Amino acid sequence: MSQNSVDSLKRVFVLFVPFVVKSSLTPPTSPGSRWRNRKSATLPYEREPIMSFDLNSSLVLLERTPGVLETLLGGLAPTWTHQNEGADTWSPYDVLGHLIHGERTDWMARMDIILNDEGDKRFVPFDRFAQFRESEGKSLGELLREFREVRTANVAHVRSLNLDDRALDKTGIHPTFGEVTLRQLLSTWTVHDLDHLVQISRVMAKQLKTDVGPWVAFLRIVRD
Ligand code: NI
Repeated sequence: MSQNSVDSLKRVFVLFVPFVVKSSLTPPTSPGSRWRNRKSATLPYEREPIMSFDLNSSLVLLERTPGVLETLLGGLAPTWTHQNEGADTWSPYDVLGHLIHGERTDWMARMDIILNDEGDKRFVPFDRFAQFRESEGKSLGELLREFREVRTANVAHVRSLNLDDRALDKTGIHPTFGEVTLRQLLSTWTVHDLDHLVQISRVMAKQLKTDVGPWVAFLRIVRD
């Protein structure tokens, strides 16, 4: 290597490395996220939660889910969409029906109960099997359209309420957990989507569980 190349390498190192180190110490900013005081620069691999609940950040995610499901499932053969993981488990089609039922009967109804200071604060228990009745005879495409409609309306409704911290601290009574806050309910609404997206991916992945052969050792998704 000539002295010139060595010099230019040194220059790159001197100019660039401090920048890289500085960027790795600076958390990425996204609207609405609140960063806690940090003790170390371990952001990319950190395992503890780094964001506290922010309504708009949740709504931004919640309104994407219909599009995610349309892209993932729309037009796919039933071999992907109607297979489950075995007896008493759900297919992606069943999960979609469950998400629709939640939009229609659960999240908004429970929010109304929490926000209504006069009425009974007890939630109505959620029917986890309603989708088997309600989805009957409907195509996957119909369910995807229905989910988009009802989710879009619900997100718009929540936005229109301009919920402040006082409202988010209000409580209702869950049939199993007892007192829960609106903040917990709306966080759960968000995480519930992610939970079922993982489930849908897992059910689909398992369809090829034996076909991956020895690579099953690297594919935790089909072993869990
Ligand atoms: Ni669920």
